[in-house]
Amino acid sequence: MSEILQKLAHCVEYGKIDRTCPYPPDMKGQDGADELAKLALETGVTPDQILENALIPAMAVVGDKFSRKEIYVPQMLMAAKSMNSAMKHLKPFFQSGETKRKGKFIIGTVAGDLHDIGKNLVAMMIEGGGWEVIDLGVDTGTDKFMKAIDENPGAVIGLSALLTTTMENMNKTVDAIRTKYSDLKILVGGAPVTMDYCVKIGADFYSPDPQGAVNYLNHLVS
Ligand code: B1M
Repeated sequence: MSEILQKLAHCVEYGKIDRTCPYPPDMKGQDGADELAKLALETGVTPDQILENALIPAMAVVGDKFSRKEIYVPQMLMAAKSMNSAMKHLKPFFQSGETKRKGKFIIGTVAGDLHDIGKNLVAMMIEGGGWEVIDLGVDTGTDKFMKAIDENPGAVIGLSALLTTTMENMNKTVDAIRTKYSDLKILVGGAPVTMDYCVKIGADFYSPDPQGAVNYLNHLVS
């Protein structure tokens, strides 16, 4: 891995967004993921190499640390923001089709539920894992999910719920998706959701954390 990519991976892992970002304190004044991704492209590194050799492995390290409770939500958010600051330089290549992604992932917090911090982390980790993410936001009714699925055939679907009262809406949305598209993969998560509940409502996979979600998606295309 080139020196630039090593530095870029380090910035993402430790949440150094750009030169002006004072976090982490021991990297104050140094270039961040923003400048390094731009520099990498200018020196001829391809968007694929940036994704495969810097962003994806760095986010995998972050996800594993979070799963092992070695870092917490704030550190993970900084890492995800750094990853996003690098991704903004790669987006034009994805949009032009020059660089391929692993697939599409549609995610939303279910109807009646306004919690989005965990859902956003999952979305950012999956994007950092090389997937195109279509984020439908919070309070996402079944109709909105169905419209996005119709427009993005074959996408993997992710539903998040943080309230015991909105878990029933997760069930309703899964039912509607299953009725129309029996073969689509559905991933569920959120604090009150369990593997038992996932099985009960007929979803395909439950992950308690973002890295589990990334691993599941990667397993689908491996
Ligand atoms: Co709310 N809230 N809240 N709240 N809130 C909880 C969830 C609650 C447990 C607090 C409590 O009473 N102890 C409780 C739910 C009780 C229950 O249902 N059993 C609760 C309640 C009751 C409410 C209101 C009803 C309060 C009221 O108004 N009376 C209300 C409901 C509003 C609504 O949604 N309609 C409400 C409102 C809010 C705020 C708007 C103020 C705010 C949300 C802000 C936002 O999200 N933008 C809020 C917050 C912040 C919380 C707590 C404090 C924190 C949630 C959070 O962000 N956690 C929460 C208590 C708590 O958890 N300590 C609470 C951090 C986040 C990283 O974790 O979301 O679990 P989490 O996501 C994790 C995993 O679950 C997983 O990955 C993430 C990272 O590890 N994951 C997935 C999540 N989605 C996934 C999807 C996947 C895979 C993994 O695949 C698709």
